[in-house]
Amino acid sequence: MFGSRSNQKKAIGWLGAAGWLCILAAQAQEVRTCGYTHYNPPNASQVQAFEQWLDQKITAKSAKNTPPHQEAVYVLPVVVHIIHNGEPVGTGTNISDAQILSQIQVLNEDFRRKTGTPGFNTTSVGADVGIEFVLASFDPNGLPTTGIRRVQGSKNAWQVADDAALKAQSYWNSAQYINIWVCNLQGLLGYARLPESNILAGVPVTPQNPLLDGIVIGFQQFGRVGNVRNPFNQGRSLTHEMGHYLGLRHIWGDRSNCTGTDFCDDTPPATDPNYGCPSSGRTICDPNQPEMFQNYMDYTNDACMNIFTQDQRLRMRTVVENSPRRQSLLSSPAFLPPVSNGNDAGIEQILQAQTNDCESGVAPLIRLRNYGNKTLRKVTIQYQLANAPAQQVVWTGDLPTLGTTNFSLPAFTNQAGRRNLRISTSLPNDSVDVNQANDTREISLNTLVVTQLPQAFDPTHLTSLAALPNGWAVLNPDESFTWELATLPDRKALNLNFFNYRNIGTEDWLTSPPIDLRQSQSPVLQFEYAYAAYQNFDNTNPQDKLQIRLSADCGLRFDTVLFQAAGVNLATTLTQVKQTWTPSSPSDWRTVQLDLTPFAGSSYIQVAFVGINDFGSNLYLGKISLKDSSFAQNTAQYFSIFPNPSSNGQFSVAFNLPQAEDVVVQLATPDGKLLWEQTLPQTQRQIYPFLLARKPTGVTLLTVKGKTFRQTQRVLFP
Ligand SMILES: [Ca+2]
Ligand SMILES: [Ca+2]
Ligand SMILES: [Ca+2]
Ligand SMILES: [Zn+2]
Repeated sequence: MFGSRSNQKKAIGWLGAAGWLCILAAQAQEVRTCGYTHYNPPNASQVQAFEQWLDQKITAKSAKNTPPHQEAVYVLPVVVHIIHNGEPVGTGTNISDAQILSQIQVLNEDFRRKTGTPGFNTTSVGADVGIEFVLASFDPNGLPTTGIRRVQGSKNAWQVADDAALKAQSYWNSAQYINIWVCNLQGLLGYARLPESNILAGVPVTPQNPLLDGIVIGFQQFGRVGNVRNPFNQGRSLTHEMGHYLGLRHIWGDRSNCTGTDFCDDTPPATDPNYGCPSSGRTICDPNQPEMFQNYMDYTNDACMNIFTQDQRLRMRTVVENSPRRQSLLSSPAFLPPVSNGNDAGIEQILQAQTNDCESGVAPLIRLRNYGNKTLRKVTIQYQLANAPAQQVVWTGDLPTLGTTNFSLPAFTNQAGRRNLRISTSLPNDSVDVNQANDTREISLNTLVVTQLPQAFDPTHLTSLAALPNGWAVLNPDESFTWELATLPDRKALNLNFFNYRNIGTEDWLTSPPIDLRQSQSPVLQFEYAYAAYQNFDNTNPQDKLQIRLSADCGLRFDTVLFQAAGVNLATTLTQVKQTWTPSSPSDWRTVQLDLTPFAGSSYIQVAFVGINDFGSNLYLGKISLKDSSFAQNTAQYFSIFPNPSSNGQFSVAFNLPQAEDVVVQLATPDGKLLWEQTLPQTQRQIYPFLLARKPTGVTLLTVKGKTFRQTQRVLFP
């Protein structure tokens, strides 16, 4: 009974007990794969409750006996969310406007059974459903829109399991818009949420989540031009899914052997789905009524469908008139310009006020909007900083209804601290504003104190981390372990307890206040830290990391890494530990000097000490200072040696070179006899531990040579 079949089939099924979700799937192989066998049917009592409710509504509607041609044509607003993969518009998943518009056209041809289009049929029970679909003209904020949103998705491919995540990419109130998401959908052509009844509480019906209401279609099945794929290239996937969205069921009733129903008498019974493009309808269920494989609610190819029936029309229109989030579409603001009758000015947005928190100058830029139906020629704008006296300025111009214009207010200064800035409009065209709800906008300004050099942060003087020096702050994003004050045998320090900290990869920050380097010639950051590498059972080491980062934009981005080291390269002692470790003497510490000369002249910089956890061993921070010094290229200390005196033939060299280059490290006796030599490629700020096979005794000289420098320091071997 089957005609020619394509290599692809559609399969449709119910998903989830409470899901009210209908799936339209494409299968690559020539096998019968109905989604019904993969997914559970919905809770039977829910179907029954919905159908009883709908039946009552249909009975009531039919009793009025209004001839179809006298019934209103319903116009439903659509928003199409293109969830693309970053391609230019018209390429790949970011399908063209033309493709989207062709889909809306197909939908209207099919639902209106338009003559001269593929949506026309001459079947006696065929119906003009009398429902049209139009891309929204106004968004939920009342702003003009094309009804097409383009959003780069957080994933490149989507499955039904991603339903909530997909819809969270872009969503408009589903009581006011039919949300249609178009994306790279895997394994399916599309799926839709079914309508629900307005049965009141007390009846065991699980209400749908409004955030998930709508239709999802794969980008290659959407529309009939552009990136569409045969045989689902005529836009009928959306026609089918829109049928579900408006309450239609599959014509075979999602059961086999003629036992299902779609609750429509004028669609003949069907034993199961039809695929491909049959030449005639099967008569398995009723020898006198061939199956209506041309119905949009069957599984045939796009080119072979062209029928909604009178009963299907009645179901869909009854749903539109009664179902929550279907009925409300009829009063959607999608087509209503939100224009007031009279003079109505307002501030749509405060676009900008401060460059950043380190700038005390405030220069507000606002977007003014005419919400009224009269041309706006004049409006008074008041602005007020906290409790200071309000200032005002008068805008004049020529702003048409719904027009916007950007307007700069006079600049002023905010003293250090946090204050609210309130900006409002009044007296549009010298008259009372008929809608004052949109007049006022408020933002919070925060101006930081920019400090001068020198800056010192000395844990010794701290009593608790709740009382950090001015402008220093600890950031603890996971609210778990973080920098804390530790009292050690010889000093106080900050401690980051990586040893007990299981949230691997988390960062804990200590940040400085913004510091003014405009008068500085050779600023230097110096700090002390201590760390012992933890040794795992397999002799590997957790890569606990210390990063020193710098921000030159008042903390918006700390995008300069001044220093970083991890694991054994971070260690200030050659001893590796298997338990918690505490530095106990000055030789356990390392002092690092970082040259900030490249930032001399900056209006403000901030440094951050970032500990990055790998569940290893505790990290300690000692004194931190920022000062102007004679530390400059020609006198820079390019490396430091620790511990020194060496411990049992072991020592580390911490490099601090202005640029990465190959260096040669040589150890020699004071009279010039070479003891040992090693070349280190591309060295700049690494730390290298060394263990000498033959341990020297007494004073030795360690020389580091680069392309442009040569420096020597003493190392003692006791
Ligand atoms: Ca039927
Ligand atoms: Ca107003
Ligand atoms: Ca933390
Ligand atoms: Zn379906």
